[in-house]
Amino acid sequence: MKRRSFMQATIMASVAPGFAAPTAKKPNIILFYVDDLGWMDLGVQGSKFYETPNIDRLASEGVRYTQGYTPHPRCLPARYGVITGRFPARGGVPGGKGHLQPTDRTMGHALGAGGYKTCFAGKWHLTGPHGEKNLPQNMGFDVNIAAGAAGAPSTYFYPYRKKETSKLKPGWEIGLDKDYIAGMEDGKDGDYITETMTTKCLDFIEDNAENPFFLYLSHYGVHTPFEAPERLVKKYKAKLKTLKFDGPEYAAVDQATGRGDQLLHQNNPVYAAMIESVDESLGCVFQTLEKLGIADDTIIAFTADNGGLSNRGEKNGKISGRPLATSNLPLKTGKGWLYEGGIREAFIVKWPGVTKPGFVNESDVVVGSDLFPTFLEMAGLPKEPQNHVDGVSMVPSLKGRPFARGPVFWHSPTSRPYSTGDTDSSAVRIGNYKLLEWYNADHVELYDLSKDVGEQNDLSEKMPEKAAEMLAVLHDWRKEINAHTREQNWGNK
Ligand SMILES: [Ca+2]
Repeated sequence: MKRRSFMQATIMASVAPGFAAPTAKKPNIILFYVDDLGWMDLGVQGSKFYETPNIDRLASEGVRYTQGYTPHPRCLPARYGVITGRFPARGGVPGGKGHLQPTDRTMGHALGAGGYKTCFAGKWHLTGPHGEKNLPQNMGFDVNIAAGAAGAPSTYFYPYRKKETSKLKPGWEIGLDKDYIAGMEDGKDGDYITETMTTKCLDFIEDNAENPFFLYLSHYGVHTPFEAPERLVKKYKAKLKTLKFDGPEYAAVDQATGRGDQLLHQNNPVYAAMIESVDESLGCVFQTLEKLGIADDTIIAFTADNGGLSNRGEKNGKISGRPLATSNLPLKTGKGWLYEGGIREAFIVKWPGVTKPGFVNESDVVVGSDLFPTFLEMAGLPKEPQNHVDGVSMVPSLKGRPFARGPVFWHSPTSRPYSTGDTDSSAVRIGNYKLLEWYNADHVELYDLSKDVGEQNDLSEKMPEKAAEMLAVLHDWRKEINAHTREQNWGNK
């Protein structure tokens, strides 16, 4: 409780004996969400190259899950899955309907209806064909900071675009062109969007220090293009010279599951600088909460939308020359893939007074889609199982109680063999086992993740009954949700 509300409560109790004490203030909630951040891209996860003191601090003050997942290995479906509390394939994302629908209910709607002042900041990417109807301000958020159609700024530096405004499509002023970041016009040359967006978020926090607020702080970083403040790039160029790497820099992927190759080293200094700039943003959030005296009233959840960009595809037998960001080793592959490198994410929750500081939860499986019902329960609001159909509240787990969320399903029917190298596939995790099916290639793999996090030892032939049982569960689920599939038709894109 903040000092002022404590004083008010004390005064009320003294002047009106018997008057019911005001109910406890709802906790503020911040979802700190990073784009394309790999599982091993944090100091606390074991990176020797990247430095993330503030995210490491969050882990030391909260619970860090080692078995946290995104609901999809790519940007838009993952975001759809988090904000609606569903596994994205249930809504035909990607492939079927492909987008958030204006009739969908988001965590912003639900928390707003429960008395929260709500703000969405940064990468939204969910407008789709519905345009303005699907902007955050029309999908449950009171305040929109820099959010719209863009999947990434065309440049991270002011004015955050490369095109002239005359070349943008109608509605660009409100964020309906993917090459224009709306609401960030008050900048100057050299401004970096990770920093300027954070400043606006701090203003939102200050303006709402007396309200319960929900801030979905969704960084554009650390997605391409690789651009970062020079002071940080310089630091990591120097640090890179001090590191030694063993083994080859790249390895070819198995042709039964995909195309192209995978980066095996964390050796991109600009990407490292982008990570530290995101980390600095969290440091600014900490400082502001402390300055306002609301750090102990504020829950912070941290995760990312898909694995690090470590793979590049192949076209006509030639591997793409695109620069890669990172390595997710010991996890296999990265962004776009259903191996752990594409879907396993750093997942940290600090709930002051509830979570045990510094606890590392190695047993519970949690997914981004679980955050919607989790936030409702944390806020003391009724759950909405008709909306967040697949999400399960993590609250028992956060309180250190038994938690078993049931199977987790992933479905990727619009793969990108020429850009990230993945091919159409689905997967299910039940307990420690994970089964992957490349349904256009009639290929199945089975792993025991408790012994083989790197998915090196395929058990599908050694354990045919287990594989058949899990494949049946996966097929039943695809049928139940009428999952979008397509014939193998990758065209020439
Ligand atoms: Ca992403």
